Parts: sequence; C-alpha cells; structure tokens
Amino acid sequence: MSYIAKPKVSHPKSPRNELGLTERDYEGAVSTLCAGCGHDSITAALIQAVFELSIEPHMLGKMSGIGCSSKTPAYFVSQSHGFNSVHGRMPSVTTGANAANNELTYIGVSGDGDSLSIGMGQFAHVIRRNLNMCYIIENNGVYGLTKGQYSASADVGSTAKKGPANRQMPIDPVSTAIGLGATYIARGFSGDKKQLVPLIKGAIAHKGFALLDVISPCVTFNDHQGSTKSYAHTREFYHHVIEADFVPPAKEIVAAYEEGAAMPVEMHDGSKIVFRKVDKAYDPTSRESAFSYLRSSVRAGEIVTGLLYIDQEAGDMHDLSGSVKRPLAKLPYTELNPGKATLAKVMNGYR
Ligand SMILES: Cc1ncc(C[n+]2csc(CCOP(=O)(O)OP(=O)(O)O)c2C)c(N)n1
Ligand code: SF4
Repeated sequence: MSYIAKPKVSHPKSPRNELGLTERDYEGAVSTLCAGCGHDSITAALIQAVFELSIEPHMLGKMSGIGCSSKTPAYFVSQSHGFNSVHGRMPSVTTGANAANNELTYIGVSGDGDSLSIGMGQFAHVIRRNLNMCYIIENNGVYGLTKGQYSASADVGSTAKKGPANRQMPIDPVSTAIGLGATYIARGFSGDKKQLVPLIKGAIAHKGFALLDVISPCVTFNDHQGSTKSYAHTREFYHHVIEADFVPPAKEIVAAYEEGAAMPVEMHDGSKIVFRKVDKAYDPTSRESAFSYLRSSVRAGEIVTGLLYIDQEAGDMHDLSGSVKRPLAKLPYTELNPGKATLAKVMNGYR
C-alpha cells in the first residue's frame, strides 16, 4: 500500500502512441491494495495494453462490481468513464451502457467471488448475449476484500489460512464460458505480463464477449502452501498451451506471422492475433476439442494458459438484436420517439 502521489510529468523522451500520449497518460490513482497483490500486476498489463492500442481515454468505459478486484478500474486511465456497480451486477450495468452507446470500448474487471458466486447468473447471461466487452476475472480463489473466505473457484482440497480444507467442487470460469458460448476465451497469470498484454489486446479487439481469466494470487489470504492459487503453485503447474502475439492493423508488420507453426487470426478491426502452438494437439478454433482438452488438463492438475478458444463469426449483442448502428445515446429525440401517429400504426398492425 502506498500513499505517495504519482508525479504528473513524464520524461520528454517517453514513447508516445498514435495519439501522442505516453503510458503515464493511461495511469490512474495510486493503488490502495496490499503490496504484492496480483491485481496490481494486472493493472500494469492493462495500462500497457490500452496505451499500445491507442485507445482514446474518453472512449473507454471501465466497469466493475465489488471486491479488491473491482477496485482495479480506479488504478488505470483516470480520464475515462468508470462505473463501480453492485456486487456481481457489473454484467447487467455494462449491458445497459453498451446498449446506449456501442462506440465505447468496455473493460469489465471482476473477481472470482464477484463473478462466480453472487454474480454467476449475470455472468452466464452476458456470455449468452455475446456483449462486446473485455471481461477480466482476477481469480484468487478467495474473497480478498472480506478476509479470505473460499470463493466458488477454490479447488477441492485447497486450504485457507485457518480451518478445514475446501470440499466443494470449483466452478472453472473458462470451461463454463466455453459451455455457454463465449467467443473469445483466454487464461493468463498476473505474474506473466509478457503473455498477458497480448491476451488483453486481443480481448479488446475481439468483437463480442471476451473472457480473460487471470490467476491473481491474494498475498494476504491465499498465498501459502496448500493453496492452488498461490504464486508458487501457479508457477509449478503453469502450462502455456499457445503463445499469442497481437499484431495491430499495420501493413509492414503483417509478415511477422508467416512463421513455421504460427497461425494468424484476423480480428474485426483488421488487427491479428498470432498463435504459436506450444502444444501441437491444441486447436483453439474448435469448441469441442478446447473443452475436452481443458477437462483433461484439470484432471492432470495443470493450469492451462493462453488463448484457449476463439470464434470470429458470431455477431455481438447488437448484431443479434438488429439494433441501429448509431449509438442510441446519439440519436435525436425525434428518432428515438417516432410519435403518436407511427405508434398507432404499429399497434394497428397487431389488431
Ligand atoms: C450484496 C453483497 N453481499 C456481500 C458483500 C460482501 N462482499 C464484498 S466483496 C466480497 C467478495 C469479493 O471477492 P472477489 O470477487 O473474489 O474479489 P477479491 O476481493 O478477492 O478481489 C463480498 C462477499 C457485498 N458487498 N454485497
Ligand atoms: S486482500 Fe488479497 S486480493 Fe485484497 S488487496 Fe490484499 S492481496 Fe489483494
């Protein structure tokens, strides 16, 4: 925890993105989380990702629920929009925001307790709707903010600081999301920024629901021997199934993907995600094989990371509901309200 204010100036030679902004322009408030909390490493990866994607701060909507994890949006891009909603209800608030203005980039940051315990119903439905958002679960297996009770992602046999080991089956967000039809699914680790940044960039560029489950150890309540979400356990059982690079839509670097085992996947904005298969048997474009691979990895005790599944064909919520392209928030009142005569005509059609 640090109370030292961040300096406002940046070095004149700091790298600038396409908008002329530096990484410093994408920072937020000083974190009040415990020193060493995995969530702060994810914040650092988020700052790098949105800086490199040159997202205009006022075009970003940061959404969250309740928990230590849900404080993350306060710590990056302070000049953007943010909404800290009720516990587990971030998906519906984001759905409303996206329905009103589909031009913003939405990044939702949630916890395993926020998403998989109290918010499980909302988590399921936002996936079914294929809402165009990047949804990050900062997964530590406990309720950090309320002092370390097991969450729904705690593994069987995992221990807390005190008391008996957990005996309830965990909910794996990744397998759940595959079953529910999510169109971009990845898993990362807060201790591996190199892998995390391209996964975040890919999730933001993806049109539709992008889930990023990030193992993010809670150093205060869940970083001991016996925890399966500790730094030591994650490092030991960590398995990269795929390595991903994010290639922005610029012609001169397109050649970067033409390598032996690399496989480029084009996103809707023209950018590309380039996979290098670490495990040759893995096919991230097949829902069935991704699901069975993940189930066998769970049995083997592996923590599989990388881009695990992608479907670029499915339309997002607006495509599926046939809503107007222009954001509702920008439609003039006369178009939003067609008037009594038009309404009467519509009603007559039902008689
Ligand atoms: C309706 C409601 N029930 C319970 C709580 C208490 N509460 C606050 S945060 C939290 C759990 C957060 O855990 P998680 O989402 O895993 O985030 P972490 O703190 O571990 O990052 C709970 C149960 C609440 N704020 N509101
Ligand atoms: S209690 Fe755990 S999750 Fe919360 S800030 Fe501290 S280390 Fe992070």
